[in-house]
Parts: sequence; C-alpha cells; structure tokens
Amino acid sequence: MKMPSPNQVRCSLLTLSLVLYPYVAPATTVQVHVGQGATLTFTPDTVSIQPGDMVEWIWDDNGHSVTSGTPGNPDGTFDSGLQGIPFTFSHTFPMAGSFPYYCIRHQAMMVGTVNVEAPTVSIGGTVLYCSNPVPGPVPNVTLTLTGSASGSTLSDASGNYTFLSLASGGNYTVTPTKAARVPGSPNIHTVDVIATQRHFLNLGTPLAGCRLTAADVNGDTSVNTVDVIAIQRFFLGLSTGIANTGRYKFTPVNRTYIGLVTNQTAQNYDTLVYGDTAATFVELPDDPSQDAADDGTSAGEVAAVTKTRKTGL
Ligand SMILES: [Ca+2]
Ligand SMILES: [Cu+2]
Repeated sequence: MKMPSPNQVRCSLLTLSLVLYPYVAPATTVQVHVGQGATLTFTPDTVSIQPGDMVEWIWDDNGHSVTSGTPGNPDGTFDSGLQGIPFTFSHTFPMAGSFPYYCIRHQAMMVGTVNVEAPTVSIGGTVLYCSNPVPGPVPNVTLTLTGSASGSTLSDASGNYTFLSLASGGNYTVTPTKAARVPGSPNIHTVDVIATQRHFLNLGTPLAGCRLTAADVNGDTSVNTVDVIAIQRFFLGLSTGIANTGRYKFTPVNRTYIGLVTNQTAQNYDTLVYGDTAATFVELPDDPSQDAADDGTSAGEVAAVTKTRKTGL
C-alpha cells in the first residue's frame, strides 16, 4: 500500500482542523442538592461552570427556595419560590460572572454561589536561532498579540514566551520583532565577511539554510560582493550601505489562530540576523559591551580580525 506523502498528510490534517473549528464546547448541566440530609445547605454550595451551562437544583427536603441575589436582596434573575420534595429547578447562565443565591426562608444560613468562567487558552513557544548544531535561544524578543485581545511579552533568557488567559474561541495573531543590531556591535565581524566572501568565491563548504539567508543581506536572492561589502561596512560601524545587515528575521513572520479553543505550545520562531553567517551562530548579547569571544573562530581568524581592525580595512 502506498503511504501518503507528508504533503497529503498535512493537507488532510488541515482539512480536519477546518472541520473542527470553530468549536463550541457542549453545554453541560451541574446538579446542586437543596437541603441534603435535612441540613440548611446547597450541596455543593459553590459551583463553577462555563457560559451557556445550566445548574439544576434538586430538592432533598421541604421548605427551601433557590433565589438569586444576597439574603434580603433578591435580584430577580431567578427564583424557584419555596418548594418541597419532589421538585427540581434549573437556570441557564449565558454570561460570565459570579452569581450568589440564597433561600428566602433561611436567608444567610443557606446561601450558594454559581461562578461562570469563560474558558481561556494560552499560546507559547520558543524563539531560537536557526543555527546548527544546537539552536540557541533568543531572549528579549517582543512578541505582539493582536486580534480578539492585544498585548505584548518578551521572550525570556531561554527564548520562551507565553500568552496566558486568552478568551477561548478568539482570533489571534502573534508577531515577533526585535530591534536591529547597531552597526559595529559584536558578533558580526570579519569572520562573517570572510564566510560570505568564501561562499561567493565557491571556497570551502557553501553556506546553507539560515546562514545562506543571512548572507543575502540585500535580499536579491544571490550572495555576492554587494553583500560582502554591506556586512563589512556594518562591521566597521557604518550605518549606510549595509542593506539589512544587523536586522532580525523571524520565520514564520507571524502566526495566526482562528477560533482558538486549545492551548498552543511549541509555537516556535526560527531567527537569524542578517550578516551573521559564520560557522557557528552565537547568542547575540543585547549589551554591545559584551563582545563575545566565540563564533568557533580559529586563532588565525581572530588574528585576522584584529589585524583588519588595526589597518582599518
Ligand atoms: Ca545579495
Ligand atoms: Cu431553606
């Protein structure tokens, strides 16, 4: 039997998700006993439900009521009147809120509460440099939430972010951004210039994946001397003629959720910095004073960087 291709699987999963969404939780009914065991109680005295759910009160004893409001202050939303067994009374709660009720005969001695809580969902994931062999976290990325709710959060030191308590069923878009690195700031230097130039000259292992994307700083889909010069100018601290060098690129650009009813985890973003093309991507410190001695640079290359700086290439 022929196995479905990954594209076919993806396609059928997409179709399935379109069928399932938007999803509305089926209304449920919660039961509360009135005067159970001949006590002056509603059992349980507090229930939590979702909007659209129903509470059904079951009389276990005579001479009680279920009356909305607080003792002495009926609010008129619902009222069973004084009843005896056998009797049931029900009320549907369409809106979120906290709804107290009491027995008009026993007043403050016999009270209960219905809490109606709108369901919430969360969106979370990790922002990672799409490097190899181990993707490093990207801290301090601003993730902006738009749609049924708005807000923003920063990725933490591990690159993680979470939006909590989003109204279930809403439409949301999350977009990551991070300010471009300042020309001359660490981690984009001669090693990157050389790596880009070697790719252009077909020397050694060609750049691939994110590093290749990062090398094409002017976005014309080819890596050539224009890119090499732009990265070099960035390294020299120039702010013009650097194309996109130092800018962050996130993949995907954003993520959109329609009718979100389940918690979303692993909503990750691959990250690259244009011009950061050297063999090993590094976590780029936000503080330019923290010049990282990294990039897997050989001693010879470090010497070359130093020499280049001194001669003002
Ligand atoms: Ca280019
Ligand atoms: Cu009562």
